[in-house]
Amino acid sequence: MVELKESIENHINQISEYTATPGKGTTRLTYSQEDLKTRNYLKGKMREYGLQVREDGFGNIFGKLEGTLKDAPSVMVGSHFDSVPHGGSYDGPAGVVAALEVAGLFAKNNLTPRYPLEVVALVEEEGARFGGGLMGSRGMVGLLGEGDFQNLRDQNGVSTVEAMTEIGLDPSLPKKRDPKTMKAFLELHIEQGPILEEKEIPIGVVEAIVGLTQLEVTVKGQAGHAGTTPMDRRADALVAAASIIGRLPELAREAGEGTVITTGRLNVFPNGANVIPDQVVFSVDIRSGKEENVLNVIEKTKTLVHSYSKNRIQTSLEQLLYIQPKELNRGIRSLLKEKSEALEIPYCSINSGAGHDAMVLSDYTDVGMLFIPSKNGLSHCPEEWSDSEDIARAVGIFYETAKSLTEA
Ligand code: HGY
Ligand code: MN
Ligand code: MN
Ligand code: MN
Repeated sequence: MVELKESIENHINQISEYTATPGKGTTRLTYSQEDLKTRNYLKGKMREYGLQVREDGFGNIFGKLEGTLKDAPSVMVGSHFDSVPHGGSYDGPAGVVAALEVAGLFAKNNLTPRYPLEVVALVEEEGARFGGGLMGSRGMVGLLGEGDFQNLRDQNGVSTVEAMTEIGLDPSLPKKRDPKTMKAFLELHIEQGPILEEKEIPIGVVEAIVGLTQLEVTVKGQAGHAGTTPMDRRADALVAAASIIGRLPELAREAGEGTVITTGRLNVFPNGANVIPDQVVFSVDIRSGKEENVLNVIEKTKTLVHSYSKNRIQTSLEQLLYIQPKELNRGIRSLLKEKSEALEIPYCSINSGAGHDAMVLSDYTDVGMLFIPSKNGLSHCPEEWSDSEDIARAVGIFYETAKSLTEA
């Protein structure tokens, strides 16, 4: 176990070097130089562990250990390797590194499975560069059409295709993957909350994942001189946007049952200290374990936003992403619990307030997910930390689970 823990730590430490903001957390945007360095590292390790490596037309990376059955569906293990701006070292990479080490155990034990095993490293789960999120997994199952993919642009107007080409990726490679090629998908992820740490339990078996939506609101006003424009002749987009944002939390509180709402990104145009803002674009992220709460708060948000379209202010709203709450596969959940018990690893059931690639793939294959504790429940920040010992525990459970799934 020590050797495994050390290997995990080495992977995590090396990957955390690939950040655009050293010393200020992990910033690894999709198709950036940091993406490329991580990609090359992961592909190198996949080859070292005896896997056949390929990338798809989104830049998702697959490392395959062929099975004895020809053209059989794969048991996939993995997560994403992009990050939020100034995030942590474990959100995403913990799952990719765990998948690598599961393949490492197959290699170490000279195991050739019946069904193939695939290590999967997915792109743009966070949506930090192109918006929305879960892009690699949605694309893989055909939920993101070619046109929509090509129309995605980052905040500098760079398209996905241009950004891919810049780091040597080929957007013309096959994109959609036939669900018949997937037997199961296992994802290890950090909990990103306080529950496991408070309970002092190293493993959470994820039962369900909240439903979520990402909206983008645009508020248009009229630019003007901050000094010469009387207050009663202004159409100040930022004042209107700030008023809307200030009223959003109440919509989630009214819905109750753990419903949450967040504005995490806001851009002001032209963003000059002495210019009355003429346009503001901001995000609204809404989540709940109950779909009717998400739908209800979306409708109330739309009504609130539209009510500000008056007195030379115009508002509009676009839905970038919507995913229903997902219950994960019962059979795999039981298998994960059975393997944890066999390994005498304490576990509990847990639900996820964070979105994950697993929630996308769960409509196309059998999906299982494990959480490990997050120190102080922190994530999406430089303080994010999890114990490689816990990652090693999850590797052990996934190894036993993958052995069963690749034989059955
Ligand atoms: O936003 C989320 O829940 C995930 O970290 N992408
Ligand atoms: Mn994540
Ligand atoms: Mn995240
Ligand atoms: Mn996720």
